[in-house]
Amino acid sequence: MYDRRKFIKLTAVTASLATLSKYATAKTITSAPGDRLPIVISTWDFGIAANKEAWKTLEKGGRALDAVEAGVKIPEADMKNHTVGRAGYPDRDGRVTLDACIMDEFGNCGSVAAMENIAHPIAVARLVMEKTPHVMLVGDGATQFAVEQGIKKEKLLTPESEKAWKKWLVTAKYSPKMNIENEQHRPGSKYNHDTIGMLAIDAKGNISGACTTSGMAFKLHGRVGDSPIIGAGLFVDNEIGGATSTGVGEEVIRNVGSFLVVELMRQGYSPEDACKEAVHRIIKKKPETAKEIQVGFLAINKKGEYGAYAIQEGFSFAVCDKNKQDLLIPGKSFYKDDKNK
Ligand code: SD4
Repeated sequence: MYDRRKFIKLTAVTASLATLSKYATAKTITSAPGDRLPIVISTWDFGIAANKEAWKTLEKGGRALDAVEAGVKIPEADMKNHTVGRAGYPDRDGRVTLDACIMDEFGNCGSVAAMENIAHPIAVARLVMEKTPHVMLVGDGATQFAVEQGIKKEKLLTPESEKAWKKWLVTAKYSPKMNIENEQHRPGSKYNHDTIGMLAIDAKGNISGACTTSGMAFKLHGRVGDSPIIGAGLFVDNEIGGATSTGVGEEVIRNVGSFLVVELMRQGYSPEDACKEAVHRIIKKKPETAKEIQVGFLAINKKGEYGAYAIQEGFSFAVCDKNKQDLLIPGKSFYKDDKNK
């Protein structure tokens, strides 16, 4: 006998399977030709040194995940770098709190936020990913976990950072506007600054990413930006590509920026156009705020094509592949390059 209920159920299942397969087949990006791989890209001038370290793993046929972890450890360890890792500027209470996350080709991810006394937050983020059932550990819990894993606690506040903090305390003016680059911070200058976000594709075509920062200098104690938030500061989808961000994290979180960039690439946008659209969304929602701040996105797709876009002029990114290990590219920006602004 004709069973109407069964028929409806079957039709619904067939329809949803059809939808699923339509998306599953249409929304992947064919892998890069072997000659374009491996490749690693990262944010800002300090990305050059970080990429070179990542390259040592990639050129040997190593995994992108190992490459990005090794790469971002370079600025984390750099005592002259006051925006990433151990020499990062403290919060307004004089405490250095670090944020980082990492994501691999299987969609595994790990993150630490507002973590104190541990010099390499990216290593702890990876341990969270690999040794716990969780994605994110914060504050004291993150430090405690790191120590349990055999990592040494250290005092992070350097004399230089302490001096800068004490100078800041004189006026104690809290303003995220500082993220607009000035002459000192232009590409090629000796000033290394801001968050490092790194994306790599290994010789097998697998993508991983890492992002690490000390966050905004003199932030409220406990403030966490976009950098350790999967989907905001970093996102990787091994079928499509990866994206990362730098700048005022609050605006990136509000727009789930890196996830948005990857989803736009899934819809067919080039990496640069995807970054541009994500920047436009931020500007459209808060045009007045956007005039005063910097946000930049960097992305790579499965083909090994890459691009970036920022609100303000001055954002740069570094590219390293077998042809050139120290390429620094000025990213396009809304205020300099967008004719429709
Ligand atoms: C944050 N996006 O904490 C990060 C750090 C940064 O200049 O880029 N600061 O919001």
